[in-house]
Amino acid sequence: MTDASLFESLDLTAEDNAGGDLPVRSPIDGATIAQVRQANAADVPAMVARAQAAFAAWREVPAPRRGELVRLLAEELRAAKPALAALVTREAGKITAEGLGEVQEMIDICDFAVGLSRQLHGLTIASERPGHRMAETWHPMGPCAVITAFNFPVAVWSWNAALALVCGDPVIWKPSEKTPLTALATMRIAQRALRRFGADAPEGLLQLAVGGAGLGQALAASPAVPIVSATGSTRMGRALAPVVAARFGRAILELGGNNAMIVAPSADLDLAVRAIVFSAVGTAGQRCTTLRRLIVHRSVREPLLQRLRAVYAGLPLGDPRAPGTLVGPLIDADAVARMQAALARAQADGGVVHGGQAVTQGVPAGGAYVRPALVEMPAQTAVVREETFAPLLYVMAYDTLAEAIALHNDVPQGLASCIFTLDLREAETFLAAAGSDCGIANVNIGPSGAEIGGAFGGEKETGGGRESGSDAWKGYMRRQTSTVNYSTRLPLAQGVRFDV
Ligand code: UN1
Repeated sequence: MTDASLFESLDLTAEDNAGGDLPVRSPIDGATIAQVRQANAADVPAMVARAQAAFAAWREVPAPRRGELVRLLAEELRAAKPALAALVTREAGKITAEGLGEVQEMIDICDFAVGLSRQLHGLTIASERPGHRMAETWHPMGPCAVITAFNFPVAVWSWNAALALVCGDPVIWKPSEKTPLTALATMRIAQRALRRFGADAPEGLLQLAVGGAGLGQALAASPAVPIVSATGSTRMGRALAPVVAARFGRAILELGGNNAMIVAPSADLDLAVRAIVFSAVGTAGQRCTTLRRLIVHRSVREPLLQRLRAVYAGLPLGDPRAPGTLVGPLIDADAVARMQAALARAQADGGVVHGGQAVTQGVPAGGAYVRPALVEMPAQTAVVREETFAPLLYVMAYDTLAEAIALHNDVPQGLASCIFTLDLREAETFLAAAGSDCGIANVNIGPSGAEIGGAFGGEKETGGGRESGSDAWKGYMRRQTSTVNYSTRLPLAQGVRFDV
């Protein structure tokens, strides 16, 4: 399919695709596929005012009715799935299966949110006073700014937007400057749902702000935006979080990961190899959940490495649209340069590098292709403790589980983790209080590819936020505790006497 017919099928107009000042380059071949118009910090007050006006109306629409809008959004996403997935592939470089998976993740969270729209439950609490009732109610919070990264250019918006919408909050979305076109297409899909939904949905409920870091900072600084949900690098979070905190806003942060797998002596190595390759090499190593560190028991290190080296040597790499490709391009040439710099540092630290070269033969010219790297490390040096957003897997050895867990937790990030073992004691130790310190801890499953039903996020430099499933919706609402006195007396709590 040509770019033009793909854009047309997603309602992207000539005006969207040309004439703007932000060039959109496909990582597949470096081609400029669009020139998108940008907003800037000066546009933020008007956008926020529109969102505030939308909030005044939307918070009064009953939550199950708000859920109906999200149900329609899921229907429109189902209809647009192949086209939107193809655009994700074109703009972000994901292989076809992963582009489709990303849109499916959007559909899944919408379905989840529809059910949730009838389950925004609060507690009732036993009052210590006679004739009194205590309860908590969850109320809409206000406009929610959603700042997303290039690597999940549409799904992360949907995790936030589907919840925010049923919770009664308008959304202002600032996508990555590297992937504004998929964001525009997603807004067109949402507009189809809004049109079908009708007049209950106020103008300004869902807005898009394409632009640079200044735009994100302006949203973070606005006191009329009570929630700022930001996904991206720890560097971005470090710049943004103090701005939100300074005005007592709520930040939901999902930042860097440096995810590890412990492979124990009893591990099913067939399973482990498949999980390692998917989670280290999938999405060309550009998931926040990507497997970056392998901590292997010394007794299985050699056989595992042998198998991995064989699989890595034959990985089908190239145009992500071609059937059979498993490794597409990195997002751009800078990402390749950062990977090469990390490999050089690892080598200087005594690492033995397998693969990792930039690839220009047998791949589309102009794209940023690399052979995934395995690096045998003698120790967890400084470079291993950093997140390098590329298919770069460090391999280290351990002797005791305690040593493996200590190594595992000795990084600044705390997103996703896993252990491969058939030993119940080891598995439970890894999941226990003194085990993995991550927000996600799996057994016999890799660290990436989470379902939407669980809360998603992690600790330490990952930022502590939770998005997606479980009770992450509470992050998008304000909790109100109410005590109602239906008696004729006024007893005070804690037995305080105050007679007037
Ligand atoms: C991300 O990389 O920012 O668990 C999100 C996963 C996906 C989401 C990744 N469901 O790998």
